[in-house]
Amino acid sequence: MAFVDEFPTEARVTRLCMGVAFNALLIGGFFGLVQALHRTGYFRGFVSSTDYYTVLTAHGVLLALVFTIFFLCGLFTWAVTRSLDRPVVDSRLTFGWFGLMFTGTALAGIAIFGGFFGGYGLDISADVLFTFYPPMKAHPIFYIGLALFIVGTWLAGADWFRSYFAWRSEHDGERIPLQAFMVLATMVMWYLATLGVAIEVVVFLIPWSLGLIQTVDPLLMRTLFWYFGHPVVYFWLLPAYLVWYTILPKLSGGRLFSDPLARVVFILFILLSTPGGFHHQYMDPGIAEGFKFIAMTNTLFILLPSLLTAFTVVASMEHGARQNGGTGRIGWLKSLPWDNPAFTGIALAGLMFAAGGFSGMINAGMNINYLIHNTLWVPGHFHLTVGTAAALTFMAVSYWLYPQVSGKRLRLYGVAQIQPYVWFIGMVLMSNAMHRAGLLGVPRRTAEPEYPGVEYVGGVGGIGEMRLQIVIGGILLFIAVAMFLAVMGATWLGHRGGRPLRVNGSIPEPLSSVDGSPRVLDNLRLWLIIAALLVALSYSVPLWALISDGILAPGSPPIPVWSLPPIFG
Ligand code: HAS
Ligand code: CU
Repeated sequence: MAFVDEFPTEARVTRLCMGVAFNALLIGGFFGLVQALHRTGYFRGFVSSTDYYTVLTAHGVLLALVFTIFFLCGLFTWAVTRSLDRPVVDSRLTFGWFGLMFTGTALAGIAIFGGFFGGYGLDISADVLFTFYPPMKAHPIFYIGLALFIVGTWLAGADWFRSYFAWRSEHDGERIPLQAFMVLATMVMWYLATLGVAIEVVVFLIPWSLGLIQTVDPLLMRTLFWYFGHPVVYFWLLPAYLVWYTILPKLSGGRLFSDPLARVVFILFILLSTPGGFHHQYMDPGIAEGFKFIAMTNTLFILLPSLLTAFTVVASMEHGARQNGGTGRIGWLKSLPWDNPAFTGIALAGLMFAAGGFSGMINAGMNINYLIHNTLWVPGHFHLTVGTAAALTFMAVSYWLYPQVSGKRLRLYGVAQIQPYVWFIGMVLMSNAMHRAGLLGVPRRTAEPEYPGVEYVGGVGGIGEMRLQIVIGGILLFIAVAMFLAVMGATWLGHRGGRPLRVNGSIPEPLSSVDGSPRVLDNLRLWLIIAALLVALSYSVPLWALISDGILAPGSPPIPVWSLPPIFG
């Protein structure tokens, strides 16, 4: 029986989450095009350079937070339901967390878009970018919206844990099905990681923005943010890994190489994700070098689970290709289904993540980070990671998942087959040029990165060639977003029934099954305790140093960012 018929409520929640995610992708993706044209100087007619920061905040929040997290909540609802083969325990909780996340998103969105109307006396803005570093101040509803959104994700995790406990009571002694294990392990990591941003926003920034407390310590706020800000990247990545481990092997025509190895990888992310956050603060004064060195060591450890993933997933793809006649050391690549848009998008996303991972390794080196920090190199890195490893995986798996949760056959299939290639080419152009421009010293997060007397010298074709690549890449990426949304929109408007879906949701058993692997792998409580100890080791002493300094230090009052002149007239 099709998923949509067997689990209609869960299918509806998955569709709702995808719907919010794709609308965020449309708006955020358009702003990405505006940014590429504006900051390269090719066209600055969409917005003024002061409005650029409203655009950039919207681009970051809508794509890095709303698109990714709503999508993963839809994917996780499907994965838990499918793998446990049971509906949610109480759909009121399910629609409750969706409603809370949506309300939080709407509040934060009003604050952000209010920035376009600052000149009309509407003093609501949030031009603080997606990291909302104080002392820049946003309107209180921005922070309140963020808090509601995070609580919504906590309740979503509770919903999935309730399904698991209900399943456990009927399947005593059985191993947790792999997809459910991946969801629960990701949520364990998320609960630990969000403590930082929850304290920053609820204890400090909401009262600070309401005038209930006068100052906050910017360094302490940044530290609480990056306590969360590094592991959030794995909250985006692990849903993609769930797809790469459990769906990509099937689409390749094969089976997952090893279930136990997949569980080891997710456990390593529980343990190692949060302790590395200081690697975003190598340049911050006030944090002793020793703590930064520990963060660097932790960061290099966290390469391991991804390198294991590269091995396992590629081995699974090769197994699939060889089942279909693939031969040779790499000739088997030709036997993969490159005409299947779900496979192609997911495989190209993984390939691109290899490059993103290696630029992450460069970022992680304390000394070399001095060269790339706050330059365009960093956006080059994260457009390969969250911008492709996660985003392209989410788009591509939708070609396979949406027909199952809607019962509708994918429309515009020819457009879907080309879309991943357009994205891939656009991102190769834009990201490589961003990395290289960053090495010339081009800064990130600026509307007009030209400065009197400053000449960016170097590179094959000079800064002009890089600017051109960024613009062409940005245009291709927007075209790829438009193609994806056209396919999703046409399918959504289409009717059920008629020809078969082209997809089926069955997932073959792994080559190496969980049976016989140590039962301790499934002991999530143990892994959470060890992770909490590692976090305490990494953060207690530096935080104490900051807090004791922080209480004594004057701190900063809120600095309202510009209330912008109207863009319309
Ligand atoms: Fe990062 C900054 C280091 C991973 C996202 N990162 C950022 C920012 C974002 C971000 C958004 O150490 C900017 C935040 C801001 O606004 O300031 N990052 C790393 C490291 C990793 C890493 C070491 N980042 C990610 C992921 C992200 C992400 C994942 C989002 C999803 N990053 C940093 C550092 C900074 C940073 C510093 C601060 C820079 C600064 O100064 O501001 C590692 O986790 C990477 C490990 C990955 C690998 C690759 C393994 C290869 C695989 C591919 C397999 C192939 C397949 C398919 C499946 C070692 C798994 C093959 C296909 C065939 C056809 C065969
Ligand atoms: Cu990080």
